[in-house]
Parts: sequence; C-alpha cells; structure tokens
Amino acid sequence: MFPTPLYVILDRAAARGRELPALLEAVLAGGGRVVQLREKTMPMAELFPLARTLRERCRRAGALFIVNDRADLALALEADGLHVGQEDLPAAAARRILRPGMILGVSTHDEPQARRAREDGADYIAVGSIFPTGTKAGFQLVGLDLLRELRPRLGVPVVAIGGITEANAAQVMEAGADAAAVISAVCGTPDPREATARLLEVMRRPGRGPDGR
Ligand code: 3NM
Repeated sequence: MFPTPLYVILDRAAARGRELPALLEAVLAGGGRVVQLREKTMPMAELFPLARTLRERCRRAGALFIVNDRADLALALEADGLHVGQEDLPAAAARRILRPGMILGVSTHDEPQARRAREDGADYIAVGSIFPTGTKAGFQLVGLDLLRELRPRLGVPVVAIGGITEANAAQVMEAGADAAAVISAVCGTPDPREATARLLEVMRRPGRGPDGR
C-alpha cells in the first residue's frame, strides 16, 4: 500500500516557521512518497488553497497524499486518503462517505481499538505512541511490544507513530511495522530533505525491498 516505508506528516506547528509547500519540496527531494497534511487550527478558507497546492504537488511527484481529520477536505481535493483519530469522525462513518479506492487510516492505542478500526473498514492502522514524543500532548505510550503483537494478529498494514527518529526507525521496522510516521524527525529538523533521505536509508536496510519490507 505504501510506496515508501516513511510516512511524513506535514504539521505547521512543528515546521519552525517554514511554509508547508517548501517543506513538501524538501520531503519529495529526500525521496518521501507518503505525505499527510495535519492542520488542526487554520480556517478552511485558508487551508483549502494551501491543501490544494500540496495535493497537486504530490500528484505530480507520484506521492500519496492523505488528509488528517477533515473528510470534507479529503473529498473536495480528491486526496488519496483520510486519516482519523479516536476523537474524529468515526471510522465507519468516514468509510461510508469516502469514494471507492480512497485509503482510510485510523489512529489506535491498544488492540481493541485496532480491531474495531479494522472492522470499521480501515485500510491501515496507526499505532502509537511507540516512544515518548514532545509533539502530541497527553500521548499514550504503547512501546514496540504492541507493534510486535498487533501486526501478525491484525493482518492489515500497521503504521508506527510517536517519537520515531533516525536512531530508532530500524527497530520499528524490525518490530513489524509496514511504515513509520514522523512529524518532528522531518518537520522539526534544520534540513528536512536530508532528514527524509537518512530516515529512508535506515529503514531500507540490506535485505529489505524498496518498500522497506
Ligand atoms: N499521534 P513525532 S503520536 C500525531 O500516538 C501523533 O497516535 C500519535 O510526532 C499517537 O513524530 C503523534 O514528532 C506525534 O513524535 C508524532
């Protein structure tokens, strides 16, 4: 499902004042091909044209473009997918309104939530927080063990999230993740292109295919 094992979340709050289109250029130049737009506060009148620019750029680059939380925006942009959390539009409701073929991802923090997300039609399940993170207030630490247990039991792609860096991304892949989602390890670094490239390098170790598996 994922063209690269690195899933980069573009989040203005973590971007050190950089504009998201410039950040996206850096991610694409570094080889990232899975992008999520996570913007919780911008008024829609401002967000829509920005998101459209990002969506079109991803399309030209052959990158997946996934919208966090806003099903209306995902539909209006013909995004590749929508990602919802436990406090967003319920996954089953999202599944019903998405167009056929659109990807639905759901954030989960334990096995019951993950099973429920799968039943509700999730195409992938995000599991976190794998490590402590400064990006999400009130994160729930689940560790690598949940990842190891869930992947074989669930049978749907699992995206690890929370505190993932160049130093631990290989461990996350070894624990069975299909992809690792990062915010600060790309958006919060001085050189997001280099950070993207290095993360991909550690995830695509010898013996793994181009998708990191
Ligand atoms: N969701 P960073 S952790 C957005 O546990 C998000 O579901 C999480 O940011 C979860 O890569 C998280 O900077 C923050 O740690 C991820």
